[in-house]
Amino acid sequence: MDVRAAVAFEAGKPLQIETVQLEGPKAFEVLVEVKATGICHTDEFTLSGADPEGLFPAILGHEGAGVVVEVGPGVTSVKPGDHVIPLYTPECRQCPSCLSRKTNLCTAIRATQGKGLMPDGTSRFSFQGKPIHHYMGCSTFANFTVLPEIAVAKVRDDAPFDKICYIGCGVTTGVGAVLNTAKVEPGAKAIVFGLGGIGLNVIQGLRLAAADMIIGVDLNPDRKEWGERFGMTHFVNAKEAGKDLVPLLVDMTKKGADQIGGADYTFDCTGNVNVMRQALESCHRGWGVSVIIGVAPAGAEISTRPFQLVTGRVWKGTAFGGARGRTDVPKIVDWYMDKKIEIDPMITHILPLPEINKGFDLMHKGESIRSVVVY
Ligand code: NAD
Ligand code: 022
Ligand code: ZN
Repeated sequence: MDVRAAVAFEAGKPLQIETVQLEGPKAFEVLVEVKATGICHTDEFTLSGADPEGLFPAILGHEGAGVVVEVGPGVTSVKPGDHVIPLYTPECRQCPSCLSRKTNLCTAIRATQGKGLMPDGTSRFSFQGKPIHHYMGCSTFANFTVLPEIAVAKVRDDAPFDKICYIGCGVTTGVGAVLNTAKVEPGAKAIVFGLGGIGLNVIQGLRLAAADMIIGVDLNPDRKEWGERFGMTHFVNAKEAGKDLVPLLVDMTKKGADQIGGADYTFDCTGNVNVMRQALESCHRGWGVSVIIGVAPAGAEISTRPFQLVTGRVWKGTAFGGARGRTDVPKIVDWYMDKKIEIDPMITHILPLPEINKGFDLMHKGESIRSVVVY
């Protein structure tokens, strides 16, 4: 069938709107009409050419929501008409990783997904007879896409697509990092570095977990108001604090008889390795946990003195907020519909597909929290 897509033909070039061909779903695959998609940093990272694993031409996009229109042979968990969110971290419930209960990083289709292909080793998209790569197993920058059955979460059908698409990446990553990865307890003190589309969701996750002190750190003073909107209790301007940032944060978290200071939990939502170090070192001695969420540039390395870890701080990382997509994503949609979490104010821009490149510009300039393309 003919579908409308924003195609990444070459690294460093804007996306091109084209009519491309999409083959129907094969066994254990589903055809989804994408209704809305967010624009996220990884799309930009790949499009820019900075991603060493980036493949071209490709249909990018991994933060979508839509409706199942057709299912291939063997599909039992969804049917036409079901509302779904595509999952760049699938959940097969059968591979050693899923069965371990220790990780959300399902390995069932990992090899082919990384090569921009469906699990049978081929692509469903083509343009002028030549295949186009899938992206992160999702390719939501097209008004229809084909996905493996294990890479869709069935969600309730009264939730608005232009909001819940954000649950396909940013919301789940931020909220999940707090609840699944850090397992923050009520009364905790936390620091969030980077108050963008991920950090703000960490903040609302901390509010949900009933953290007491939620310190936000950013270089951009405009982000203070944004943080406060979702439950941040204190703001530190990293530019103003300069070299004294870590001692300042440690001091802010001192209380009563405990004169050591440091947060119970810290989160890097910047992808900057220097910030990752600051996040670890502003954790409390003996038990502080620092979670890396930001994706650093290719080849980057983190460092700290081993003393930081010997004295009991823990360095962790998280992918997709540790969420098991088919199990957890429908619950997060329920939380949104029950107003336990907010999404609407974070979606600062809505664009039609032909203006998708504008969404990348807004992200560059730091003018958006999230731009969403509505088909
Ligand atoms: P964003 O650009 O919207 O936000 C980043 C924020 O960090 C900005 O407000 C910026 O001003 C601030 N910042 C930059 N440098 C800083 C510094 N030195 N100190 C303090 N603040 C600083 O980005 P986002 O959408 O929130 O994404 C954040 C990161 O999370 C990205 O690296 C993204 O790739 C990553 N991410 C990871 C996962 C995962 O599963 N691990 C999922 C989604 C996104
Ligand atoms: C999403 N991300 C950043 C912004 N939006 C993001 C990027 C990468 C990962 C998670 C979220 C990630 C962490 C660990 C892995 N990935 C490896 C998973 C594995 O090896 O099993 C990751 C994922 C998908 C892809 C690449 C890397 C891909 O499909 N190309 C989950
Ligand atoms: Zn993303």
